[in-house]
Amino acid sequence: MIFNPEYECMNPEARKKLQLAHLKNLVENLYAKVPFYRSKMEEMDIKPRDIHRLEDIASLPFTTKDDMRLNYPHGLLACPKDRIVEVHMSSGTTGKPVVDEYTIEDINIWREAMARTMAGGGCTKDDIVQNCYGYGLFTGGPGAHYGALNIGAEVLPMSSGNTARQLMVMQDFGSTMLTCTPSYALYMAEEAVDAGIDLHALPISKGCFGAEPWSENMRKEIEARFGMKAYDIYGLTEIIGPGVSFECEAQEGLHINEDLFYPEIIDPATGKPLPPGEKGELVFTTLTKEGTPLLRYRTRDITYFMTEPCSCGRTTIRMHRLFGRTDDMLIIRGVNVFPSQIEHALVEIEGTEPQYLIVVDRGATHLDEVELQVEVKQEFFTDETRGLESLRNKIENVMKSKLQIGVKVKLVEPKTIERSIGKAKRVIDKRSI
Ligand code: DLL
Repeated sequence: MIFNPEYECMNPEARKKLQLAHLKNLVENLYAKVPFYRSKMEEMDIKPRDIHRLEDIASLPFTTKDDMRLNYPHGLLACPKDRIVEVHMSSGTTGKPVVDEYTIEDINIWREAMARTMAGGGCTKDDIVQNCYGYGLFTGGPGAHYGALNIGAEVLPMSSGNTARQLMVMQDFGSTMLTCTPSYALYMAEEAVDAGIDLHALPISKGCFGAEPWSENMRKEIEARFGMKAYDIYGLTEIIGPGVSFECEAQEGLHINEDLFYPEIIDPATGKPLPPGEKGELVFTTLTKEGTPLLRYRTRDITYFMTEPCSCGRTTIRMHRLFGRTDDMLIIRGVNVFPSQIEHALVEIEGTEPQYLIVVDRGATHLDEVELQVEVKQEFFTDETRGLESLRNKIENVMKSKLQIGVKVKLVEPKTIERSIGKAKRVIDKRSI
């Protein structure tokens, strides 16, 4: 089902006109209301009246995750604070999260974007959506919730975790659609086998999965285990949350809601725009947002545009499913983690060397597990084991509070972690996804 044919199947020329009108408005608005953007544009000697064509966007400044962090918490607000009705966040590079502040109009945009997204995955008003994305500051839970409500489906707002209860509800309430991270879907499937539940005998028949990298193999696995169709959905907190792009039944790339979020692909080294088919960094401009609209936000996600017409009838441009990122951000159980965050935390813990190795694996459970190997200062190693034990606990607690994920700490002797003469290798990612 196409949720909004008027916009999703729009004549591309008409869509360009709409995008240009929105872009002009946005640039004027940011210039007038957000000092950060005004000074960036002044530095580059650009005025809102210089924007005549869509291509002129290439002359406007980029926004980065660092810019967001430096302007934490309200520096990028483009409307009076009392118009904000909801806030979401995700983790940033050194502790400060990136923030999205929504007006009620922004929530309506999100409802629209997520209704299109879930309809792309086959959701109708007759569906019972078991929503196991996390609720809270994370955008996954609320985003899927809003989308399902907008379609008129029934939502089970489960949030993530408590798998035995998830499976009980899935059986007793006859959930027909699942929304969660792909790794959690696989974990649930495995728990179902252990609990003797035959997922194929249940009404669950489709799901929208995203928030972390996954592959065609994982898709096949989820589809086979549940007996369902599994769709890829993409988004990021900075732009709105989930709802930026989504797969339709053709499953040939993700349709971008480009009347709402203007996409570009750039060469990450030069910042120059790249043509369709060429892989580069994905950049988004929020065309209609009011609370924290962003100009040319560098996502660090790598993909390319697909412009061939899609058999579903939507005319929106598509992006290939992601190939990876240009930075070292890891996504662990849906939480964004930078190795530098771990380093910053370690420096403050007495007894440790700033030598560490992060080993990420997806064990038999299909859930991400992290082992953090940390070198201990020589004098601590000669200490009694009780001292080492309490150091290990301390590091685990600090990591839990700073990173919001549990890591297993393994203390190792000084000079055992391999040194490098070039870029230090801090991460071993064994997950085969
Ligand atoms: O993960 C929003 C979301 C929630 C998307 C639910 C889909 C479903 P953040 O926590 O800000 O927001 O993380 C955004 O996650 O820049 C990508 O690197 C990665 N990511 C999101 N969706 C996908 C996907 C949400 N389908 C970051 N495939 C993004 C691969 C994804 N990576």
